[in-house]
Amino acid sequence: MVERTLVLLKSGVLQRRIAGELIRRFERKGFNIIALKLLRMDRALAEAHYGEHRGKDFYEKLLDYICSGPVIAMVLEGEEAIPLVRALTGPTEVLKAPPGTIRGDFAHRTRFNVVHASDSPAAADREIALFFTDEEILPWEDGNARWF
Ligand code: 3AN
Repeated sequence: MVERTLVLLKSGVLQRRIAGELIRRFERKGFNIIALKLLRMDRALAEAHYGEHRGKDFYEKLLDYICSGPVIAMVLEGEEAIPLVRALTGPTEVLKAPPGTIRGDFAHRTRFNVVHASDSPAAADREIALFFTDEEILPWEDGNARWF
């Protein structure tokens, strides 16, 4: 089933100059980028995005981190995009994230784990609407550019 998912390249990705490398991994897997923007998340957006973690010991630091610099937000579209993008990002805990996954290759602390990806269709719908208006989402077809 074709799905849409929200990906955030979190604070620090720009400073580390790895945004292109991370986007490349999603493109290489075959997903369509159908929305993309650079933004600085404010506290209200961060709380809306991470509301499920309110009250946890890492919550305030998580908000500080995600608001500490610009992030890249994207909507990716493709077959089974939600679980497949999560497979590319790797598990939340860095000790469990295998080499070859984004977190396995680029994150060494769970708190600063580089990337966010929606974990269910309901989360994807909710998160996409937090970051993008309908007009900012631009699905496209491959047409003649498909070489395989
Ligand atoms: P995921 O991002 O894999 O969906 P969540 O939703 O459980 O994981 O956690 C959201 C974010 O909260 C993580 N990406 C990470 O930045 C932070 N986080 C989660 N668990 C911990 C933890 N045990 N210690 C510190 N930060 C955490």
